[in-house]
Amino acid sequence: MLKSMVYVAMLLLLEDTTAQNPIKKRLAPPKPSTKGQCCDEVRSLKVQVANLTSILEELSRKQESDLLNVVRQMLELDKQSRQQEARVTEAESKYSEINNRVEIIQMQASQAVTKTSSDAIYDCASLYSKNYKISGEYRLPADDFLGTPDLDVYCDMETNGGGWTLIQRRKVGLSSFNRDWKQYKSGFGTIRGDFWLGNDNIFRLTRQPTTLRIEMEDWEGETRYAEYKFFTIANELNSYKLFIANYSGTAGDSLRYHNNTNFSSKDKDNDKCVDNCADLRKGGYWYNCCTDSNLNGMYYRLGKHTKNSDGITWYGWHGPSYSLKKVEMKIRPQGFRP
Ligand SMILES: *[C@@H]1O[C@H](CO)[C@@H](O)[C@H](O)[C@H]1NC(C)=O
Ligand SMILES: *[C@@H]1O[C@H](CO)[C@@H](O)[C@H](O)[C@H]1NC(C)=O
Ligand SMILES: *[C@@H]1O[C@H](CO)[C@@H](O)[C@H](O)[C@H]1NC(C)=O
Ligand SMILES: *[C@@H]1O[C@H](CO)[C@@H](O)[C@H](O)[C@H]1NC(C)=O
Ligand SMILES: [Ca+2]
Repeated sequence: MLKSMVYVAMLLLLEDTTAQNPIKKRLAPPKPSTKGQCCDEVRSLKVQVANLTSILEELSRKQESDLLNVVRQMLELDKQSRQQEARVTEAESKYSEINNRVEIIQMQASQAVTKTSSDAIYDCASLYSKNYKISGEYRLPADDFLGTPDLDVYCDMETNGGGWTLIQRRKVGLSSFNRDWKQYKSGFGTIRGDFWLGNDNIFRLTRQPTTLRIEMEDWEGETRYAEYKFFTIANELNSYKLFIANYSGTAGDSLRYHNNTNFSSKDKDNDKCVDNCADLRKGGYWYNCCTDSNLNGMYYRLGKHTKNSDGITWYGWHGPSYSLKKVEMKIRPQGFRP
């Protein structure tokens, strides 16, 4: 780029000098003269030649310095343009950073707006259809009609088309899931870590035909899932009884055994057993007698995860005494289309 510019500049310079070339004028054929003037003419020619030589030298010196000047200017321009470019790059990165921030602000603003809007947001699927396609924590607005307060949820906007509202997660293992009826009713834990969304909330979110997806990871890093095309639970009066149908997946159908059973916690034995399953399995769940899965069981870490029957189990994959490393239970409306 620079080279060609210099070349062009040189051409221009040369053209310029030839256009008003003083040499040409001086090289005009000498006027015809008489024979006697021979030696005078030779002398004058010699002088002219000497003059011309010095003029040429001077000229070439001038050209050289002009060229140097031009090159220096080119270099300067090039430097400036490079600085300009750097400034543009910097501005661009600042712009995209600001843009990102604006997007987040817009998202927050819209979440605030929807609180008073009649255009209701029920779950992560309605957020998704309003173009919120980033997985993360969201606040669902209060529902005046049902008299329910706003609800913080975690949305999975990626898995199999997104639109999933998480109702449970196990991955950190620090908070206990061996809790009482009241806590399972309203929910507990942290939405970015381990939590139970709450039976009342799950009841409310499954008023429309809902799909349940359970994703699991073992200590070898392998993942499996179980999906129930239909999932709902009853209200508290009916002990949050579980209803599931139409399994598909890779982990095995280990919730079927819990189908049509009431929810139990350590202080409320609603299971179908003489034993107290919640006590034995250390969680709140739809215990039968007792388990084919125990997703709210004790969290056991690597090394201890194969020793107990009260761990986070899914018999259809790893049997009754292998406690999983990670579980997520998530729901979305059956009719959801990404
Ligand atoms: C050529 O040289 C002569 C004698 O030195 C001088 O008078 C004259 O001005 C010179 N011409 C030019 C064009 O330099
Ligand atoms: C479930 O709970 C309801 C009341 O909440 C009760 O009437 C029903 O018998 C229970 N079902 C089972 C299988 O325990
Ligand atoms: C659960 O029980 C209902 C009957 O109450 C049945 O229709 C449904 O298929 C069962 N679900 C599974 C996964 O077996
Ligand atoms: C399960 O799937 C079958 C076949 O698609 C369908 O007829 C049935 O209604 C589904 N059951 C539920 C409870 O959604
Ligand atoms: Ca019992």
